[in-house]
Amino acid sequence: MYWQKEIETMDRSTLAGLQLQRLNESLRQAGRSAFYGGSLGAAASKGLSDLKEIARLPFTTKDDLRNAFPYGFLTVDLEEVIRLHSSSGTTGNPTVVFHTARDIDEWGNLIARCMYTTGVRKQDVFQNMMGYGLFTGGLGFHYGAEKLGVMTIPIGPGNSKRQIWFLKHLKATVVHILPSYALRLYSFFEEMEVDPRKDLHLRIAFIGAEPHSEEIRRKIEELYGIKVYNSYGLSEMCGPGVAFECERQAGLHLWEDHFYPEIIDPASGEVVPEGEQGELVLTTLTRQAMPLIRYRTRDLTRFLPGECPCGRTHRRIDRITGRSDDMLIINGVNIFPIQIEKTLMAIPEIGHNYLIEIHKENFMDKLSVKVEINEEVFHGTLAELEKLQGKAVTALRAELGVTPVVKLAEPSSLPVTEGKAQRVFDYRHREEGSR
Ligand code: DLL
Repeated sequence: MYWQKEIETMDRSTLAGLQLQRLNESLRQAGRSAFYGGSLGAAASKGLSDLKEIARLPFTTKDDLRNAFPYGFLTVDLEEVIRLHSSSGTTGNPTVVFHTARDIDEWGNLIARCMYTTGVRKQDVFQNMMGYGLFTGGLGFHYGAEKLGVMTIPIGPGNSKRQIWFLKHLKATVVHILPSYALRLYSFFEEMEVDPRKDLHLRIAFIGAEPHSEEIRRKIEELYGIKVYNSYGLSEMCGPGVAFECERQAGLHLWEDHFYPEIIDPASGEVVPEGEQGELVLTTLTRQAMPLIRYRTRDLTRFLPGECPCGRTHRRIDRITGRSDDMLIINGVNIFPIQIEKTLMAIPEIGHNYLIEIHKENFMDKLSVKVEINEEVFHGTLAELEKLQGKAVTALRAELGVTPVVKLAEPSSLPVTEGKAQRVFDYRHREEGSR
């Protein structure tokens, strides 16, 4: 059940020794870039004598990556670089990440480790529905699956009818898909007269790349009759393959032989006590072309206590509850979009898609939640609809401490995107001071 048993089950003190050795190599390597050049001081030349000393080094942020565009973080000659990826972003310089052949190989190994952990084997048929190209979801998993020896269908996202046709006729057993797309794809099955629970051979889905609640995972499992595993990663580290759920589905093992994690208070920058929620900060331990030291991911999580019964010793993080920069402040109350999703998905009559809008009205913030309802309720009576609306408002008020306006929408009527779902629309900055 282990892809690299020795590493995955390594005792914690040996793992710490490996991390320190790799950290010092990474610091030396990072010191070769224009960005880190002088800023790491003696840490780059002499190394650290204890992992904890890393807390003395400065953080690296996404703005640093943007400002150093295009080559400020590169540590090797261009002739050593074989690939570039870039993370999504609509304004300013994109963040570009370079890979040497060894980086790509290590990344492939990490993905193979993740897939193998959940029981994927050579005999499986893998339909990769994540975007190929600059986004890391498609190519990242592609190389890992090939390393595992699994037949990979590089179909990418979209064209739902063709997806279903492939799933059915090629008897795909494993898919990699955005959670929002898994829910949307489901609505096409009825039209094609395919029952995903009976007519497919599917058994596993990997979902990630966007925040989603436990309720959404369970919903996808139920709709398709499969096991769904949470996969976390970011382009700056490599892409997917940073942290992954094992067969226990109880938190994501963060692969500590490749990444050194810290969890900090986003306001003070101090490391929080073990187990407390905060922002995940990652240092690459094996990346060649572009090592990053204390990179602030902005993703909020915590270390889960105790050992995992699966035998892997790498610590587990909790699912990402949001980003420190996507917290909404509604009339002074702090709210994370995931709280809204969790609450809505616990109501059985509610459908799969929702949108959050915030407006300014009479100098006050107004939170509106538009949510699709399921077919059955949609064809019900007005009284039933009003009852459902009241139920959603009450549940949201109890969770958020803010009373939202809830608007019920027809099934499949809210806009969808091909890439990561965009669900929050904050119009306040445009309406500042308006009446
Ligand atoms: O989304 C890499 C990836 C691809 C991960 C496919 C998993 C599967 P970026 O486009 O750079 O890379 O976006 C990274 O997406 O900082 C998180 O905010 C968010 N994210 C990624 N995975 C998860 C997850 C890829 N499982 C950003 N849960 C990260 C919640 C996630 N958020």
